[in-house]
Amino acid sequence: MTNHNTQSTKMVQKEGYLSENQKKVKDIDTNWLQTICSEAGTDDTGFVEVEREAISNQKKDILELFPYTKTLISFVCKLNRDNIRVPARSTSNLEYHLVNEHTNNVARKIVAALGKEGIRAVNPAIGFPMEMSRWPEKVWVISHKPIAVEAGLGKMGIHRSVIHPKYGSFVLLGTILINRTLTSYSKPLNYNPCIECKLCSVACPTGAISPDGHFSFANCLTHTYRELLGGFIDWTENIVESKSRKDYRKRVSDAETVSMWQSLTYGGSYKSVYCIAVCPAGEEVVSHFLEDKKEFIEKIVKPLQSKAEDIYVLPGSDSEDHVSKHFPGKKAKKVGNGLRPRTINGFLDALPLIFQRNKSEGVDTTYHFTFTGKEKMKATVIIRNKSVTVLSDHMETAQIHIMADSDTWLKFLAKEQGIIWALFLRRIRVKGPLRLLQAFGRCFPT
Ligand code: B12
Ligand code: SF4
Repeated sequence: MTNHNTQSTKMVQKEGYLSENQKKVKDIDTNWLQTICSEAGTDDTGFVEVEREAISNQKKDILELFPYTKTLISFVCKLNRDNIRVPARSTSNLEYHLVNEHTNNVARKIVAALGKEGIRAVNPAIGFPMEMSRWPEKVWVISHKPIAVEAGLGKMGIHRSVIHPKYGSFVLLGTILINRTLTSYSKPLNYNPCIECKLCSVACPTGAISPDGHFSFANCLTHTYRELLGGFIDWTENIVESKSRKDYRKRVSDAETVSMWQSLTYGGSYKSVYCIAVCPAGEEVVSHFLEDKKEFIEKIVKPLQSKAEDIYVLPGSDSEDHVSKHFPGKKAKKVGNGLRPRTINGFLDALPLIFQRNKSEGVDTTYHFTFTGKEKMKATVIIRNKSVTVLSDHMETAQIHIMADSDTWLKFLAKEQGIIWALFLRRIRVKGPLRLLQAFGRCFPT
């Protein structure tokens, strides 16, 4: 895809002087754009129309960011594999940070090059920084993964990251929004490079990746993002609540304090990216695994599995059980993850993300919620077959009905209000067996 077309370069250069209306009718030559991107440093690139059905759930966010968007340029930048695979977090994190920065710089270069040709473009961050004022809801602006999939740059594997057909999981993704249409667009791959070896599932110390493809967002976040996002909230609150230096040291070890300092000064430390490290998918990667699976497991997977380390878990989560059952060399450290909803809508949206499916074993219950006060709303939560469904309004016949003042409920979730007191004041009322409310608490620990 390096077919530089000088004729079309000239064409686009001239177009820089055309009015917006005149430009609208001209499509940019896709090969020319491809060359601009690879010269800026992309390792693979694809192009998606903003109108593409598969990304329609992002259209509003895309147009809010850049209302002139007509086309999305999706691209990947390669990570150096062995740097990611080693057990030393410092080495792996260094690679992530440098490629993160590189990917943002490549995007910037493309935007600048297009600007010179009179083409308007915007590059949202590939990861951080994000829109933290929206926390704990969707803090990022554009979801790169579905766009990369549409651009034919890979498919999501069991671990939920995009696997590039050649470079495998060892890529970071970027997206650029431009105000022009192209002569041709990319199509998604017609196969998934994931070989379903399930190594990501066995290597993940939190148990966030189930072999059947279920992904526990909250359990991944609590550990891997301990020093980013909500883990920082929990750390700060530990300082605030500590009665003395001795009390703080009981809560947070010296090693954790210096690690947090390092994250703040040198960039956040991802505590585990073992799902990517062990993934053998991708043409350039897979032969190593296929030639000698035993050696691959001994040298790449086992050192990560047997590494002695703390795994951050929510008390009562599936992760807590997973560590003690599968990783005797690791220690589960109970922490908070700072995920507390600010609205009732946020609470309902977050339920599938914080659901602990193993804790729901044997639960077959329909919950009705009626919220009163500031946010009046009815909702149904069905826990059945180790999965959760959230519906608006009251559906099905419920075995338990929870009526709550919306403010009190949010304060209860944030641990600012005790449930006994709220029940006594009748700000929260329950019609049905209390054990079902307890089961709800087990499925959604906070
Ligand atoms: C949110 C996020 C996370 C979350 C959720 C992961 C996920 N599966 O979506 C957490 C914090 C757990 C996370 C972890 C990691 N991430 Co991340 N992350 C993102 C981010 C910002 C958005 C992902 C997204 O679009 N999700 C939407 C859809 C497509 O994903 P989904 O699985 O269907 O749905 C999840 C989200 O909607 C999420 N969610 C819903 N509401 C909320 C609210 C909040 C506050 C948060 C945080 C999440 C969240 O939960 C859902 C269930 O998992 C992107 C950057 C970006 N701007 O796109 C990077 C990105 C996906 N991450 C990336 C990476 C590399 C990682 C890590 C390896 C850590 C690291 N070193 O960066 C791990 C891998 C975990 C895993 N196996 O998925 C890369 C993946 C590259 C690739 N080849 O695909 C991306 C694309 C960054 C980049 N530009 O390259 N990540
Ligand atoms: S480790 Fe195996 S199962 Fe997991 S994403 Fe990679 S190829 Fe798929």
